[in-house]
Amino acid sequence: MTLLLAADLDGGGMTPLIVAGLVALAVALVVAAIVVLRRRRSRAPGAGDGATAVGDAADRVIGRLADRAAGAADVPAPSLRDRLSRARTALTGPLTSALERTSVSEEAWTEVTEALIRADVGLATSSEIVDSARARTGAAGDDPAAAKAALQAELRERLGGFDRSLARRGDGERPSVWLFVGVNGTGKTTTIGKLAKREADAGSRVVLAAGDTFRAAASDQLAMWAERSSAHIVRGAAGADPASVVYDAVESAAARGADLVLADTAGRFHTEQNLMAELQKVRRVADSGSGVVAETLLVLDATTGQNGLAQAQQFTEAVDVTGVVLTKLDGSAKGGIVVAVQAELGVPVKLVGVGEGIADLVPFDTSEFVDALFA
Ligand SMILES: Nc1nc2c(ncn2[C@@H]2O[C@H](COP(=O)(O)OP(=O)(O)O)[C@@H](O)[C@H]2O)c(=O)[nH]1
Ligand SMILES: [Mg+2]
Repeated sequence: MTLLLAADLDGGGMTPLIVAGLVALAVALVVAAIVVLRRRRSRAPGAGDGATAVGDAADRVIGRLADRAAGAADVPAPSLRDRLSRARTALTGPLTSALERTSVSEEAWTEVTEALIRADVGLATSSEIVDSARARTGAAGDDPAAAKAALQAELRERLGGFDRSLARRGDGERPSVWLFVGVNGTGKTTTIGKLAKREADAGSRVVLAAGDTFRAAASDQLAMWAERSSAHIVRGAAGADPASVVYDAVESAAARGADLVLADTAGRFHTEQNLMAELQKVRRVADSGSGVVAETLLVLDATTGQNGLAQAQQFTEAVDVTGVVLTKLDGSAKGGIVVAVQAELGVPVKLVGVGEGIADLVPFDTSEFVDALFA
């Protein structure tokens, strides 16, 4: 600025000097305005939804970067309630508005049924839930508080009563194998990565089996997760027989004294019979050597809603699924799919994926879930 002014003076005349002064004044004013605005924003109690959303998004990005950098050593698992915010809104709003009348009419119950159906609970199950809830309210049928309590009790009962623990063989001699199956892109590999970290942190010696030999990139993706959880990984050549890769991984685990093998498989459609037969072979072989299949986990993308259920049925029949991992419940999924999975498959949701980060996997908890739906 000084140089500029000097040059201007040399050139003679006052006009450039005035222009430069005005520019300096404008800059000073802009700086002052920014400072004032910032102060105001930081003082305002609710900085406004836009600002909060931007802040949250920034927090998430920073969280994810930190998570990646640090291998998420101390990232606490998020609570189911916190991470279900979007899955919840599909149900919570309509349910609350139907049940917040002075008296719960026939029409209000119809609205409850519709809200359940829209939230992916499924037609038959939604009607059953509402019928049972109404029967529960008995004489107090039109009291909103009683109706809400009956609905919550009904959901708790339907979701409850399942063993959601992940099984181990228990004799400590043969490694337990957890086999992951499902269609492409549902989150199998990511879930294995998250679980490897969780189980390793809890003291298990974990081996990953890169049983998705269909794409070369698949075992690279798993290798990245292995690094993050310090798990050993056994890979085969591209196109290798997945059953033999899983077999080798189990033998390697037994030789190293590892207690858990997490076996990845290539995604496949439930309608592809030869690929479903291949999966049955993987399961058989994983059980035939030094290990035992203790869990066969179907990984379902919650955002596929009712479509996911048809796949699930076929997988359940083909490979005797013992539990469901419902992923992407942090996205546009509707929470009702949890109820549908259990009602229609008779298989418990054991884990819920609520993000792409290493800590974004939470055990499913019925009470927490039902409370969250009505919060
Ligand atoms: N938002 C979200 N994304 C997920 C979740 N689980 C997996 N993903 C993403 O889904 C995509 C497919 O995951 P991947 O593990 O490769 O699926 P796979 O084909 O079944 O092995 C990846 O971009 C993952 O980051 C989850 O719980 N939430
Ligand atoms: Mg995969």
